Amino acid sequence: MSDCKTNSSKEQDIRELPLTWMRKIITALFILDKDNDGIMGHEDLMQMADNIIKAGNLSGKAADELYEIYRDYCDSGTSKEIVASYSLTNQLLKLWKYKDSPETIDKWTTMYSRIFKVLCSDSGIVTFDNYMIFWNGMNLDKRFAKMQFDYLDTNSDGLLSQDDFVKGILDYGTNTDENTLNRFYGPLINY
Ligand SMILES: [Ca+2]
Ligand SMILES: [Ca+2]
Repeated sequence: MSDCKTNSSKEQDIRELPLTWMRKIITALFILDKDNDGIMGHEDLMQMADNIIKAGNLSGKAADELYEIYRDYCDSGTSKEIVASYSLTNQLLKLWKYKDSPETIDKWTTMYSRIFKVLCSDSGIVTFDNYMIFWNGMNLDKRFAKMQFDYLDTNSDGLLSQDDFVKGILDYGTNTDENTLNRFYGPLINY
């Protein structure tokens, strides 16, 4: 009665992942993969810190904080594991596996709260101009910046609160709704 099943599906097949969620994540990974080796790695994220600093002409404490934010993200736990992936598929599957874990949510919340504070110079409010520091730092298409800003601005007062910004990235990373309009990292790549 022995039924020898092959053990081929140890890792989940990416074709089983929700398409829009996968497109969102591939879009983000593509934007963040600055050296084009197919993976969002430690060096890429440090480059991102650098790009935001340049986009915002930041210096001193704000610049140091940005390097530290991205360094902290790479340094420990689930996010360290995600950054240390060996292929895009591997990175995608890790993000799928960890996206709802309290540790990941906590990491993303902390990371983007800190980025928000840099963008608003601790004023508590991000204007569209402040927001463009992030958008330009990511080198995203300027034509889509206002659309995403308005999407994040839940009370439509033309300003973003920390909550708006952080909820935006958490929704982007975890929401599997096929019709989501969240474009945190710009227009979705076709996949
Ligand atoms: Ca890379
Ligand atoms: Ca608002």
